[in-house]
Amino acid sequence: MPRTANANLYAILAAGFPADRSACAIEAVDGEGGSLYYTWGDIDRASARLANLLASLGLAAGARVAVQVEKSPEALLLYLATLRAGYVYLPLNTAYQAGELDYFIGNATPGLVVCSPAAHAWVEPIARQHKVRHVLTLGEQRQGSLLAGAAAHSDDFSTVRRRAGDLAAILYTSGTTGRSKGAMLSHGNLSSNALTLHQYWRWRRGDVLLHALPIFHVHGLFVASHGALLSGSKMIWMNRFDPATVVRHLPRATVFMGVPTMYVRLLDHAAFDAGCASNMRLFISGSAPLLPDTFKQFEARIGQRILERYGMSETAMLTSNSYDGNRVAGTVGLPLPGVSVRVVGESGQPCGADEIGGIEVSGPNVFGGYWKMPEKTREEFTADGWFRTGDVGKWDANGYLSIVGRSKDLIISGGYNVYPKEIESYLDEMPGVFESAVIGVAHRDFGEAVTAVVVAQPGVTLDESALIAELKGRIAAFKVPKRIHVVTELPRNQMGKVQKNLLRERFGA
Ligand code: MLC
Ligand code: AMP
Repeated sequence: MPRTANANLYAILAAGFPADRSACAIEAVDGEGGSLYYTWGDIDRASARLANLLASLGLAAGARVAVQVEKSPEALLLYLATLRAGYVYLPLNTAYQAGELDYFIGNATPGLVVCSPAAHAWVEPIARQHKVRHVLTLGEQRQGSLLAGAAAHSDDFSTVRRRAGDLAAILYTSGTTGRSKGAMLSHGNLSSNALTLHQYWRWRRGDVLLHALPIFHVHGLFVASHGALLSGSKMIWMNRFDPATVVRHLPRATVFMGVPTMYVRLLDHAAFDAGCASNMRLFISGSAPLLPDTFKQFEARIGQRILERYGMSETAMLTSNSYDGNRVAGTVGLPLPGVSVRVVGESGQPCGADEIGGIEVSGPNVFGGYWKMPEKTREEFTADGWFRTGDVGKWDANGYLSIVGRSKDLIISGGYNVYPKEIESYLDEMPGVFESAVIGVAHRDFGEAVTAVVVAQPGVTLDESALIAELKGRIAAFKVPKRIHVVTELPRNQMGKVQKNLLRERFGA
């Protein structure tokens, strides 16, 4: 991999682009009139036009560019342009509604917000209220003011020089207490992880990545896209995951990345078989636990072992099962080269094999802290500078890590994190609700399903579907409980703490 003097992540990724700029970089397969093709030259020129547009807006140094748009190749180009222009990319899940967006924009105070044309009517007033100077739009079919504005600009742009420690992106992760925290990731954090994974997973020229993940999180935006860009590999680009479309395009692909729900759905699809995967060299799973059952069923059907890895917004990837060696079901593998991982007991002592403790990490991939939250940042780092992941795990005798639980009260549903505390606060505010507890229960498709248990105020009869409908109007759909059970009281221990384990036992079925 050629090295560049400029630590800007875009410069590092672009060093991996093939010399033949007329080769295909992205084939977008969701378009109405068949596939759309983008060459490496197109990536370079279109991201340059967008970077020139960003530079022309007079944004302050270090300005955040907040983006809530449907997945499209142009959305990826906007990300690359933000890096090139030296600004800070802030992706937002398209499921977020007004209340959620109001918080992110108020907290991050971006210089530019890009939203879908359909959302402009409600996003623009929120942006205006927070004194955002520019709001542009980008639609899935290349419509909107962003590309219209960029069209007038030159397709030549000299990527702004950045140092490794300069901020490249802010990813909001929901908070166990209080509101979401913005994890600040530098150009160096992201490039070190991308270069490590490039080698570890043996990315090579000629690879074809089938990209079916959303691009507002670490998994789809960084791990998947960076891998393909850095190795000059083509991406077959799906704007949304759909098993039949994956099966149709898989014969031309060599690498696929998904959350466990995607593998469960692929295995439910009868046409998914070893024949369509015969060109594939690597299936990767992450973001949530892959059940050993899914791993085994996959191996029996496809004849390949899924490679499970472990990461998070604050740290990018930490561990991976081996590429050449063993891939062990139920484990997340070995620490990646250059990343230090330790499991520590309650008194801070390092755990030996099979001893359960908190997982901590240090390395060039670990973020610099939470945006405008120095207190929270301090709380999450140990005195000797290791980041506490909030995951609980253990080593096996071969040094493979398993995640056995979480010290943070977190539900992972289909690869999306949901913090019970946040949902409880919405439920508790609703008329007629006295109190609530939110738990995750095992779910075949989503791994865990968000489930609520509520107590009504005296004399009130609560209606499950009315509560669900009310929540759907206020928060992202993936956070809305799939079921809400009404009980007369919540079980509590002697300290008065709700015993969620008892609720999980009672409502788990
Ligand atoms: C969609 N729904 C979900 C959901 N996704 N509900 C719970 N959990 C989810 N993950 C809701 C929809 O809003 C809809 O609600 C209903 O479920 C049916 O939707 P669907 O059509 O079946 O869902 P679909 O659009 O197919 O989405 C499923 C999915 C998606 C698995 C493709 O959730 C997804 O792309 N997940 C990937 C998330 C991801 O990239 N995570 C990486 C985080 S990074 P209704 O009520 O409207 O019917 C990270 C770090 C790391 O964790 O290590 O990678
Ligand atoms: P996020 O904050 O969205 O980046 O989610 C990070 C969290 O996802 C981690 O702290 C883990 O709890 C979880 N996670 C990621 N990969 C895996 C995995 N392979 N197995 C189990 N949990 C995982």
